[in-house]
Amino acid sequence: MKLYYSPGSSSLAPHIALREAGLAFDLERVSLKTRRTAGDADFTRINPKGYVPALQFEDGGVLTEGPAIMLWIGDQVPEKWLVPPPGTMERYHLVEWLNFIATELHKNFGPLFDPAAPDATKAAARTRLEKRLDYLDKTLGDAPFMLGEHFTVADGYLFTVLGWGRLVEVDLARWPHLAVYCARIGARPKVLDTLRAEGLLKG
Ligand SMILES: N[C@@H](CCC(=O)N[C@@H](CS)C(=O)NCC(=O)O)C(=O)O
Repeated sequence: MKLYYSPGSSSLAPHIALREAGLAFDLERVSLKTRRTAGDADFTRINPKGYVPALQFEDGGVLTEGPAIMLWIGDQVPEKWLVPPPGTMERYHLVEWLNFIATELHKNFGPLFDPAAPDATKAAARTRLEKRLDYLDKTLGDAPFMLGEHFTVADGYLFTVLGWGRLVEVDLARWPHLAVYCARIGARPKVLDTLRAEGLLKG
């Protein structure tokens, strides 16, 4: 299978999941400006929505939307508990967190990166984001991972999204639990491998 990605973007989260899962995969970079892949294919023919991530299988089938891709990856290696088993309450809590990250964090970063967004839109998004981060910092507290004692795909996604803060002056120093959490996830060997593979770390 092949993951289509753009370095440091939301595709970093399924990329972390693939490495934590220990699955074999290829990577192909996509230019979000030209929508061409590194192999000069038209990416909109792979994902007509035009955005990453997209996971393409051997039979040509394609799965899009980060949370769906992460659930699929986790389900390939149930013994690793990257995604809790079907029917458990923990699985619903995982989906609860994935949806929170996608709709309350990820999408509120959008206007902060958009040069065309009016200042008032940016300010409103920043206020919403900060409120969500206040909640998250309090709720997470000193827990090692979002679901408690186990690393799950939600941790790779939260790590990815929190990493955008430094690019748009959302300084994690204001949320001490989140700062410690990010350092913890960022020190995982598979996360470091992922960052290196995307050219985001030297060495
Ligand atoms: N709903 C999608 C959103 C993915 C997304 O926001 N991708 C961004 C990178 S973080 C992108 O490719 N943006 C380019 C575009 O939308 O044209 C998901 O959850 O996977």
